[in-house]
Amino acid sequence: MDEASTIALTEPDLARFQTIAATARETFRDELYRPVYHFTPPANWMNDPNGLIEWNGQYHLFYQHHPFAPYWADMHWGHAVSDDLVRWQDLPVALAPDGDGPDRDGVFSGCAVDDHGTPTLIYTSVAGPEQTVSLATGDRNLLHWTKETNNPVIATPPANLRLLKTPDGTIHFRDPSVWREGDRWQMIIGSGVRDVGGTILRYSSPDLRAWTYEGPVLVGDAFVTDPVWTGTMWECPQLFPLGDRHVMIVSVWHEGKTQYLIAMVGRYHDGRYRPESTDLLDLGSQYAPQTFLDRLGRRILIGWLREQRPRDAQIAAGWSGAMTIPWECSLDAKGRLCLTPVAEVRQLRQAHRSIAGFDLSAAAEGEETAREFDGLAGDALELDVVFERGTAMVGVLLRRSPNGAEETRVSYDPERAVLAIDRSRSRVGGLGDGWGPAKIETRLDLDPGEDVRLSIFLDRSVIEVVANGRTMLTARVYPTRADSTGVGVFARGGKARLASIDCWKM
Ligand code: DQQ
Repeated sequence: MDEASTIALTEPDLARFQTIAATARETFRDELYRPVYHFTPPANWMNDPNGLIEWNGQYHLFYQHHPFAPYWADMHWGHAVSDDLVRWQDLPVALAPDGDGPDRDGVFSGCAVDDHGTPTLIYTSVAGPEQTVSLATGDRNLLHWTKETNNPVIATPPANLRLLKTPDGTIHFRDPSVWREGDRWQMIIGSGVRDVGGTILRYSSPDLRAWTYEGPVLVGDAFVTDPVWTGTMWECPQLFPLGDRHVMIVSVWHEGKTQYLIAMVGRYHDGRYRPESTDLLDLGSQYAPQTFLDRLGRRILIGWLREQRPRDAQIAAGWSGAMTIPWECSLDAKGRLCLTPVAEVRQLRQAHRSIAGFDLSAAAEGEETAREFDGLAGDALELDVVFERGTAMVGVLLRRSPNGAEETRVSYDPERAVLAIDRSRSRVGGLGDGWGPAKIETRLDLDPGEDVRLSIFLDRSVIEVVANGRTMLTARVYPTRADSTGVGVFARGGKARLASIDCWKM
């Protein structure tokens, strides 16, 4: 490839692009399921966040994008920029496949680094069955990207590892994540070892161009199911220091299916990672999150919220995919990974209502008590809900229609120590094929005396929940009725007390 792979963008081009993007956004604005404060593509398809970076005080979000259709194909890197992590401005596509290049069949996921003042994207280039690593450098505005003449910079996966292959011969080898350590660059790449498990490979380089394979950082065991099955291949690995530990996040892939997120907390030393805990990070709609460090020293995570409606419905809608809000990562005193909305999310808060506590205990064993709140209705809300520790299953009703025919439940069951999102009545007529599981359940172990604290972000079809600052569950819901906007609480079969609700329109 030569200079032809540089996109020369003039000011009028940029203005024209932004008008087109704004018009596309306008088209979808009133759609029942289009989030209003979660990032979505202007139109068409979006999946993984890529190249998250703060550059000259602005946040850049690149993302896997099919700019011409609302389904996964022909991967490009879409691009948006923000001053505050919550209001994004569309920028032109940053990377596109080059017909004669090593990325001719797709520019898959990767990262961005600051190479001594030069913004540099390191991405998965795909050509036929080959997944390789390529590089592009940007101008100071991150608008013009020039692919390296010598791409790919890693042309083959390491030999003699029995890496997992698809039937068509593709060796899984993708999603480079790069950081600087001392005077060298470090890269990890997602893969899998046949008949063994998900694998993270490590390379190092003095200049981002010449890479030396350094060995596996971690190899999983696909035959172990406790505490959680980690699958046969790992996509989009993230490894970063947090407190006195290192966190590893992987997206579990198995036989062509994207599964769920795993987070490990452990030690990273001499190129080897030793997990001390391995847990589900999100079993819901989220996949392929990426993290980055900003100038305030915050480790910020943004993930892709997959649609949970059939492909036909996505195509009819004309757009697909949303991003989570940005979450700040930390470790608690017990060394557990915690997630807090970045402070900037509060800027989105509008009208506030708070409701004081009351008893919610069921009148009789096995019965349910529910209370709806007129003043809280909405489909774009932030809710902070606290239930005192009791014996009943407790929860929040969202997107509830006036007659209750439609509703989505976020609940905690103390008996089974389970946090759940129940979508079985999210849609009149129920969920059919392609809508994902009706009930999404994950384990939430409370500490002695700990209340149930639910931080919920509802945005039309998006629900993000973090319980007790550490257990995450996301889902997409598609109620059919425009008046499915009711909010309430419920308790079933025992003693329960709502301590408080704070709710903001967003
Ligand atoms: N999505 C990208 C891959 C990555 C996967 C392709 C994860 O690079 O492994 O769109 O969702």
